[in-house]
Amino acid sequence: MTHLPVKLGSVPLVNPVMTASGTSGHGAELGSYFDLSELGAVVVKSLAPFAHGGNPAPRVQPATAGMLNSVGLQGPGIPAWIADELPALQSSGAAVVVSIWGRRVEDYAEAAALLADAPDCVVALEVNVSCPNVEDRSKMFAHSATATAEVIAATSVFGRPRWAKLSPNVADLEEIAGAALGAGAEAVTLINTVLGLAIDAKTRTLALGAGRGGLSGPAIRPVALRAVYDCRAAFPKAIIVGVGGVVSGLDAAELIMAGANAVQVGTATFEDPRAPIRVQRELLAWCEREGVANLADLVGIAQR
Ligand code: RRO
Repeated sequence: MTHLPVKLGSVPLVNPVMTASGTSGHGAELGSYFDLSELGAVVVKSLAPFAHGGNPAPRVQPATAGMLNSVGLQGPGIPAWIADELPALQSSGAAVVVSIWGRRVEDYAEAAALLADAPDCVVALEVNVSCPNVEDRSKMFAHSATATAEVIAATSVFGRPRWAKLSPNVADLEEIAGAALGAGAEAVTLINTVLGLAIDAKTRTLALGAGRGGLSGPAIRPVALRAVYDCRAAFPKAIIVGVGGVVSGLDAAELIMAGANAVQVGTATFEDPRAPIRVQRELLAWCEREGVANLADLVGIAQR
């Protein structure tokens, strides 16, 4: 039997497969399809200290082997989330990772403070510094090592582990990852969506209401593999959560071989709400067929 439980830094998880932020709502939505406690963790859509309405429709657009989204950080705000969504997640028995965002460093600090007293089921914060659908993309925190470090440092008030979710849309991802880890992130989550755009040929206009969007799904799996591989090479001891286009257990195994300690399943959930638990079962079956006794033995095995 393969040993699937993992310890991501100081966070023990029953297995290394989680949901990806933003792809299954803010709460226990997937709980009607499978037992959420069987996943490594449920990662909720990014939340700010305040409620936010998001971008104009249309917010999603199909793309070859994936999709574009320009949701624009819609969310109820952390106080309403704690009151309305967290109780169902808590009673599901799932480990919960709360993704947070803000417009300013102070927003992140406030988000972290609001969650500091969350129940123990909240095992980590995923600090999203890399949403492509912000008002001014040129100011995305994840485009700057200094800004990323400032945000991570500002969230220390949470008092539990923080992971930094980073963008592939940068020239030197290792520099940004190093800044996040140096500022106190216990892990980096690689990658957020890839900046893209779609044209509606009928109307001869931009297809998404917000114009640009983030590309996700199998189309970006090679980008995720590259990001994970390069950061594992640069940071042999870092905790890396891989995300991007995982649809099968084999996809998950490949990200782990590139250097991920754990994986997240996102866009696949839109086609199959059971995708995260299916990927987890397929990963286990693959490891058993391949004689992998301990998942840790697979992490970064493709590095050379
Ligand atoms: O809400 C979004 O538009 C969004 C977010 Br927060 C993110 O991190 N990545 C993305 O592609 N979309």
